[in-house]
Amino acid sequence: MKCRDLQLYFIMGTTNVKNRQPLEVLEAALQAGITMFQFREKGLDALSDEHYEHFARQCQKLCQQYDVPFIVNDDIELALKLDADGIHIGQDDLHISLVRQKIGQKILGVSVHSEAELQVALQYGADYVGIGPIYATTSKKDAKPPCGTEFLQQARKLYPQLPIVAIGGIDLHNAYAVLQAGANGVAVISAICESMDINKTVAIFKALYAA
Ligand code: TZP
Ligand code: MG
Repeated sequence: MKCRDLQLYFIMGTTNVKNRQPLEVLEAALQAGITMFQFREKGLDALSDEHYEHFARQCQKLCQQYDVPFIVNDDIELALKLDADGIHIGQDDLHISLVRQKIGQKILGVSVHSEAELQVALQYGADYVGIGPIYATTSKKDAKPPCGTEFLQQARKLYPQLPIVAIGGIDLHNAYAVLQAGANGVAVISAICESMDINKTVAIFKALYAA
């Protein structure tokens, strides 16, 4: 995995998309140039069983067509079954040391909220860390309170080379500040799922890296 893969990391499940087909949204985002995708199927109306797996496979197939890494949120068994490119875990999931054992060389992303969590993630070979929620978000039910960019800045200072993606309430207006604070990229749900013009939204995000 390269730091560049984190530039525009799109996260989506069926419950994040309203009045549209989720696969259409994903394909529009891929076409427009997202650099990484996370399959995150959560919430009361989330798909389950064979519908869940089928949808995951469809998302993976699209990502493969566009040569974009396909990362699975939380579900290690699914990631292994589908031979996904990687897995993203939080602090409430299986311990990172076990996850690393199970997935071998696949990409491993970990959400961290403190220096202690960051150190554990690095100790067990996280390929990247996610830091957030930076700003308020409505896309994650159990999200912690927004933490702003302070910890992000601290993490960057401690580990100048660490691939870091910032998450939570990031949109076209605040993304630049997040990159300035030290993130290699931004992970977004609603900024793309709720965009009226995905092509344009993605182009504006990506233009932040052109300068
Ligand atoms: N983890 C921390 S915040 C968040 C996740 C999955 C949700 C991000 O969604 P949005 O819509 O980009 O704020
Ligand atoms: Mg999780």
